[in-house]
Amino acid sequence: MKPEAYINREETFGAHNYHPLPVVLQRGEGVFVWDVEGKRYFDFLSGYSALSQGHCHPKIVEALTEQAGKLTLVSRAFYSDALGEYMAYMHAFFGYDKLLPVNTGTEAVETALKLCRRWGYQVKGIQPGRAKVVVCDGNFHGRTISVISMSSDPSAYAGFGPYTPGFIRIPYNDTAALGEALEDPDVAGFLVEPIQGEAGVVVPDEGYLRACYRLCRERHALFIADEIQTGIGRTGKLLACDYEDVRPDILILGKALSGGVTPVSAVLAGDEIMLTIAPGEHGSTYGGNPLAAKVAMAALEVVREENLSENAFRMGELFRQEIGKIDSPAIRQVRGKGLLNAVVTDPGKGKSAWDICLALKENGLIAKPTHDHIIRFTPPLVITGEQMREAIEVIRQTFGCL
Ligand code: IF1
Repeated sequence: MKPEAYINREETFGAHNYHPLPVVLQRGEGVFVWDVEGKRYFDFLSGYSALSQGHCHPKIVEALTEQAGKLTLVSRAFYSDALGEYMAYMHAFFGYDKLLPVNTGTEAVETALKLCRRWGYQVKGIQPGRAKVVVCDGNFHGRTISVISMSSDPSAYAGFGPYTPGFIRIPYNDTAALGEALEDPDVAGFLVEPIQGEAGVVVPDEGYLRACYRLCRERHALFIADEIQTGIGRTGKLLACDYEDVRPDILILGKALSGGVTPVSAVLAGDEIMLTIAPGEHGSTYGGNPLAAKVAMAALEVVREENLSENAFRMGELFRQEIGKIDSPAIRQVRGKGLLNAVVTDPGKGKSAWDICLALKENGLIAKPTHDHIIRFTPPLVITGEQMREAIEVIRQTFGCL
């Protein structure tokens, strides 16, 4: 079939909740993907930063296939040998007392919100039903009703009301605004992305996270980090919070936790927070399944064994340095940390970010705009120096022809 036939079939029988770039992919390996006509592309989206270990990493695929033939799901009605092993592994890897395993990122964010509210009532002493959580303008934490109730982006929340109450929204990168919001004794926690991904890779000032953490400590509120996109090596450290030695009270992980192989997400916290939820008060069918447990341990082993955080740091420096040299009126700014980067284009100078992505695709590199003038560049963290230089050349050539 021609690519158009695949696209038309999806348009005919599928919901129109996405507007994909017109490329039909069939195979992936490392930093590369191939379309149905055999054309190779650099994958500079990486499944929205889920494929940090690269496509079909052999170690992760082996963990998946080996467990798939043994035991894939028992639900949490029973124990499994793999789940306890995974929980102990996560304790050793991240240093938190306990793990609550779930499946998607937004589900982990919802779980973190429930834990925060419970802690607010049982530990901080907030009156029942009055707990509030502070969030930031420009946030993206997922697509469920309560999570879009925190959003400032109409494209995420418009037309889905009524909304869940109990959220205070403040400007991102503004510690004074947080200090003011935390004056409210009903605030149980502050939920923040260490770098805002969907907002267009917005990096806050140096010291912002540390200052926010300190304010939360002073005002007896929880510092909750959504590291679903920034975590697990993406920004050049294991966690983006590591840049400021901040240890979130609740840590939320997803995406690369399973290397893009199957949905796995996690909420990590200390006993004082985690044990506010008693047996039977929260759960999910697939949360903590043996397949996810084995895949997640393999995915994290790859990050450690292949020094992917350090590689992301070095390759990100190279990317921003070289893209910053491109003399193109279409490029207004390149920004990011590690391999979470974006190019802010100048919409007034010729092509839209969408058209630039179409041109990049023609030249063998796939990426996608976030909002109308920002292009996110997030390749797998396994990218080598040679591959990065080749990809930068594609980007340079593409912008040079605009
Ligand atoms: C889409 C990008 C958006 C996330 C953070 C929670 C979630 C995400 C920081 C929810 C998910 C994905 C979702 C996808 C686009 C993509 C994305 F920044 F990664 F590119 F939207 F911001 N917290 N991000 O980034 O995790 O439930 O999706 O597993 O919804 O269009 P999820």
